[in-house]
Amino acid sequence: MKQVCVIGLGYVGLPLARRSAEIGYRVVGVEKNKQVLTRLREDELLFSEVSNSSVSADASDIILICVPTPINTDKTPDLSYINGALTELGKHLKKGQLVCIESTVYPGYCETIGREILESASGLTAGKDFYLVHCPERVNPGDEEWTVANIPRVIGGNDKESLNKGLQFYKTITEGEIHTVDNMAEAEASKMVENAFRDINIAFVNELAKSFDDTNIDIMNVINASATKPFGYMPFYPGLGVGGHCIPVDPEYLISAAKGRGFDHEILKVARHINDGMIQYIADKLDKLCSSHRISRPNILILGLAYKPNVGDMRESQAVRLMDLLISRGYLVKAYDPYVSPVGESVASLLNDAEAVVLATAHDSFNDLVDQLNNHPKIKLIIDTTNKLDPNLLEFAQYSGVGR
Ligand code: SAJ
Repeated sequence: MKQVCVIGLGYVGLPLARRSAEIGYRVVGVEKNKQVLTRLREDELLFSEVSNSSVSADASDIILICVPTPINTDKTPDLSYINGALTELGKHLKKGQLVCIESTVYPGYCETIGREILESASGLTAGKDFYLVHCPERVNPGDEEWTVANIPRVIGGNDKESLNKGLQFYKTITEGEIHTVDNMAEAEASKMVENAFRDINIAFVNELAKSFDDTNIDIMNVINASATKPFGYMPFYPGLGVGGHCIPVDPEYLISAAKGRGFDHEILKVARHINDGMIQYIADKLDKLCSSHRISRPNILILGLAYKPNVGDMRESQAVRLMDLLISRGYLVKAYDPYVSPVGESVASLLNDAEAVVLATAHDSFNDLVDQLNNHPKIKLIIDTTNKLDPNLLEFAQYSGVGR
């Protein structure tokens, strides 16, 4: 039985570990986070061994690198996790092993920094002594239709032999298509393109929403009308901006890598600027509405802090940025998120003190918000950044959406 070592047991590594065990590999895991490690150690069915050291990779045939690749506060790539993981792995690398880098990196990382770290730390040569591929992670947390067992994958190899070894492994993991490209840089680029595509299209509808504001055009009606076109169109929706660990991050990797080659990705930068500027647009809207209602610096309740509905993930959350911005403008702000807030807090208890509400995340548990607002006549304003509420059902609060 072959052994798989998964380094990084988060939202990418853990499903891969489970899938590998499910299809019969012996699985060992490496995780630095102590809480995660303790929790996983209890799952003996899954891991033959789980530790915080890459020594576990010693007897493995296949090693999957699934560590975070975030950005620094100055938006430059933070490669500390992946460089650290590869350096530690390199010390234990053995001849014949296959290394699959799944972490999202900019085009060119694997065939330069990544390969150099592994070769210098191990004294081995990629393509000759060990095999190296890039197969960018594709996991959609919470998606039950597309899972690690059926999602199509893209793979690029350091060399032909590496690519073949990689194909042999991934064919056992997913029933989906495995699309090969000519090299690891093309595989890295494809992942970046997938996510930058979303950021640009979200920026487009966010800009439209601002353009249509204060007109008789409801952006949602326009998008839904355009979406009747069965080809050549894909709907995106305006909101509070783009959060999460992928979509706002990947374009920054592309921008930074291209800058090193002397190329300026204008459209990626403009899209980032528009999406990051949505919290300013919402705060300005609140200022304007409060002054028209003669409410000076009311008590604001922000509902939702997670970056997208029905998850508790706050990475790059725009609701958190909005909260900080409103506080800096002198508002008295409270926030509630069913996935994040302490147990015992509730929307009902917090609505009693609010004079204006911002719906920031379309959690299903907020589906009765209109009824709750109608039970609190003191609340004069509702800013719905999700565009999910029906304004016609509101009895007291004035409604304002994003582009409607
Ligand atoms: N967002 C909008 N308008 C939209 C879609 C999203 O404002 O029309 C915002 C969301 O509110 C959120 C952010 O963008 O703050 C990201 O949303 P997302 O739906 O892209 O969700 P993510 O970040 O979980 O993206 C993941 C990505 N998966 C991987 O990187 C492996 C992405 O590639 C997927 O396309 C996406 O899920 C998906 O399709 O659900």
